[in-house]
Parts: sequence; structure tokens; C-alpha cells
Amino acid sequence: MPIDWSPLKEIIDQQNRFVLTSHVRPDADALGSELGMALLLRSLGKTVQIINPGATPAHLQFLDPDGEIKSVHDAPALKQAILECDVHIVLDTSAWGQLGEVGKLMQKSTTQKVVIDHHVSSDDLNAIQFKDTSSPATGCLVYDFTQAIDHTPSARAASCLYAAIATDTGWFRFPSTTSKTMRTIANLIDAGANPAELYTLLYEQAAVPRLHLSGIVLQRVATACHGQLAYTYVTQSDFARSKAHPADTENLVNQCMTIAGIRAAFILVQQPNRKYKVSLRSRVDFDVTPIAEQLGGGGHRQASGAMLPGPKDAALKKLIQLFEEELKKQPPAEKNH
Ligand SMILES: [Mn+2]
Repeated sequence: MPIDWSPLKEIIDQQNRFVLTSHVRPDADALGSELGMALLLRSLGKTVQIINPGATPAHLQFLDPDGEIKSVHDAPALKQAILECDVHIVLDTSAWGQLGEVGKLMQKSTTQKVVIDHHVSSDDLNAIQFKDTSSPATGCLVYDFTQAIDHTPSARAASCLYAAIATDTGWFRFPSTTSKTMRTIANLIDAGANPAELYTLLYEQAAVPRLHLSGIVLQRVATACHGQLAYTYVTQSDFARSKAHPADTENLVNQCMTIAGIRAAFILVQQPNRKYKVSLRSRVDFDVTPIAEQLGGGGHRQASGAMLPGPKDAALKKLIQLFEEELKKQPPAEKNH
């Protein structure tokens, strides 16, 4: 269902001071959508501040070279700005639980609230909702609004929205990607987004230790459950040996998913307290949340997580056993040839 943007147009016509925010641990869709929206509102003569529940992660700071995205904890004046503005626009989440301190302040104020989002959520944030859960990225929705008011994004805004959409679609390969997504992307390139440059900034910034850690961890990949499950692990001594950081494990479980015939994968990452954090991934025909929930964790159908006590071999055994049971409960769908 296409979104009716006219209520947002009306709010923007009538109001002047906007505070934009997004979820904790912001990703490129959160930040790119905020910046795209902020640049649009400013071009309409509005006063805009972007105030998030936390800091921008180092690897995404290139999106905001002037550091205009603030954390609410940066200065007391920012808390005041949240209480005193005319409109709150929440992008890329609709859950109070994701808004940290910003959410607490928003709940105290009667300020008009707007949500632009593509997540399924039961919260409404007492806001006017502009939501499409079939949209691959909030960046797509911000672009749709830009079009609805006959505006062409600046080259900078186009780059921010491109980064938002490219990352949330896994560089246009997730099933959420449609021909409409690609038309939006084409328009953003015409407006000045540079795909090759953005790819390098997003995905080609690794330090050598990250690759060394990959080498250690990928060497250990094993399969179980008749080739339906792939798994590996990382220990604290691997971090010490490679001089890599915990964030350097991010993509390793996804690499396990590249094995033919795999339906699910997990990686165990030993924490400084010796417990193990497990990240679970799966293809569309398998839901990993029942496994995460049995371990006291949670997440999404295709990506969940939980914490397990050690030792490592016991944790591996427990996980393989849970997958064995769950893979039986969720047999592969019949293929239509
Ligand atoms: Mn998103």
C-alpha cells in the first residue's frame, strides 16, 4: 500500500523546529535516513537537529563528516532541544525500547511525533505513522517522501539515502529488493550518489588483523545436521593472537552461510567474562528464533542471538543438538520445478 504523505507535508508546512532521531547502535539506514531527511527539511527552510540515543559508530562517521549527528549525552542543551522542538521525527524504528534516553525525554513531552519506518512493531510511539513493512529500507521511504513533494535530493542527500538502501538490502541482494528499489537507486545515482565510492567507504576499510582473524576462524568451519548447519567459533586467545577487535567477527557467520546446501549457521564468540555469545543466521525457509529463545535470547527469523555459558565444547554440543531438533521441526519446503 503506498503511503499517503499528505499529513507529513501538512506538518512540515506548519512547523519549524524538528528533532530527528533513530535507534540505539544506529546503522547506515538509520543515519542515512536521518541525514537525507535533515537535508530535505533544511532546504525547505526548517531548523533541524539530529539527536540519537548514542554515538555514531566509527565505521559510519564518513556519512557525517561535519559531526552534525549528536548523541543525547553530548550536552545538556540537546536534552532541552528534544523537549522544546515542534516535531519529533523517529526514523528506522517504532519501538520505545530502541530509543534509550531520547525516548524517555520524548515520552515526557507532548510534542507532535512522526514515525517513518519499515519495521514490524507493536509500539506506536503516540505518533503519526508513515510505515511500510514491505519496504527494504527507511531510506526508500524518505526518498518516496522527497518525490511526493516534487523535490530532487542534493548529491549529499542522495549519497546518504543510497548508503541507507544499499546496506539494508545487503547491496541489493535480499528478497526485499524490488524493481522499485532499483528505480529509486537509479534516481539517486542521477542525483549524484557514487556507488563505487560508497562501496569502498562501507565495505573496504578493513585493517590487516581483521583478515588474520578471519583466516583463523574460517579454517575451523565445520558442518553438522547432514550438511544443513555450518558453524565456527572465536576465543579470546584468537583476538590476542590476531590483534583483532570483537567487531571484526561481524561478517564471519555470514561467510558460513555461503556454503552450498546450508540452511543455517552460527558462530560462538567467547566474551572477556568467558561466556559465549552466539549469533544465529538462516536462509528464508528456516526460523532461528525458537533456538535463540530456548537460550534466553531473541531477534529475527533470519538473525538472532543469545548468551551461553562455557566451556566451548559443551556450548557447541548444546547448539548442534538444538539445531538438530529444530531442523526436523522445520523441514525444507518442497521445491516446485
Ligand atoms: Mn532499516
